[in-house]
Amino acid sequence: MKFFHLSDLHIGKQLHSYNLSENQRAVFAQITDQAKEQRPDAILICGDIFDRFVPSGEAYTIFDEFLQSLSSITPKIPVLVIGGNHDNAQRLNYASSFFEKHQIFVSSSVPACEEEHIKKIVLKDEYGDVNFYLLPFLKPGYVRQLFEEGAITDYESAVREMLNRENIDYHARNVLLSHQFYTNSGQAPLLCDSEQTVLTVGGLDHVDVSVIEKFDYAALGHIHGAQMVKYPYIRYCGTPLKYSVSEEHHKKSVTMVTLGEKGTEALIETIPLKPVQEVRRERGLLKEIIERATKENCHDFVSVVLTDEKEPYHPKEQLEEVYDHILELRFDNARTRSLFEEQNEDHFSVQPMELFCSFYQEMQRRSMTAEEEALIREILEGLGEE
Ligand SMILES: [Mn+2]
Repeated sequence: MKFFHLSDLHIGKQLHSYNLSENQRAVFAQITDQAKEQRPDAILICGDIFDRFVPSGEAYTIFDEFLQSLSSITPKIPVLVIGGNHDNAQRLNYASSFFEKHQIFVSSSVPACEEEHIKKIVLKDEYGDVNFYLLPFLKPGYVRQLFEEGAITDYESAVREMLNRENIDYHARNVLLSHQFYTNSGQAPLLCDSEQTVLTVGGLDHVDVSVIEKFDYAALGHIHGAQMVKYPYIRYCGTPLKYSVSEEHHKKSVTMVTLGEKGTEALIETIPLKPVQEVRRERGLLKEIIERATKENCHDFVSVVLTDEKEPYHPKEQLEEVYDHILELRFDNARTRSLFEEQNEDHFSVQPMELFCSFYQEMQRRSMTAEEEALIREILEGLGEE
């Protein structure tokens, strides 16, 4: 049994203010080509299909095109999809019973009542059945009502109890699809910048890997860097594209797993994916950075840190003459360092509204309209009351 393991497509994601649709389409085309060549028996997509709860029309179109191209391969390759924390369960569930007729199996929300169970898809090979359990992202509150009072205290007990109620036969071959934050005895996987603040606060969302170690393979999503957790067969495959500058050195790939007979070690290979543009950092003097531009790298997404002590005139404009996708431009010199120290001193005196305005400016490259400002003000006031 051979399958592709993918996750965290984050369709519709922007990199700073840049649209990544071209890049996303390009890697999905590569995945489809690889599927034609490698002929996996299944393709697993382990959560965070979309980047937002309310995906854009374009994001839906891109996902639709991807599924279309996968399902045009004959003989058909089943596609198994679970929801992640970025996905809206109802939206992801759209047309899912229709999709099943085309061998696309979507599980977007966890069982909500006694009669419901984790979606299980059974595929066969020369050694018999392989059971795929499609467990979408869950929070303790999503499943508490299924158990006795006090049984679900945290993420770990929630995942453990959800698996326990399936009476999984561990003498058979079982594969889990899951989108949670798995740790090895409290040791967290390697994170990138964007994840650090979201995932590790208090460690409340941690689930120890022991909960899932009896599976023959655990196909995980949630973490952007490909890595195993304690065992090679418990693995995050990572995002297909670099979604933040801190992923600069990641090597993005499709994980290809070959599962043999029960009790034998799964063979794990990676197939590299190539983006249209690289994401990388440039640091140094303006002159040097401009000189480093080549025909090959000038279209990359670059995050620039200038170290010039004498700040050059219109540095952005000068850089833009050679680089056409500048994500951000910062200075690191004596002036900014002392400014940073000053700001750090009165860090807590910055008002949330002020902070949000500058964040908005940075992301959207424009200031908010009066209407938008009013909306944010309203939300912040609402939070204040709570
Ligand atoms: Mn996630």
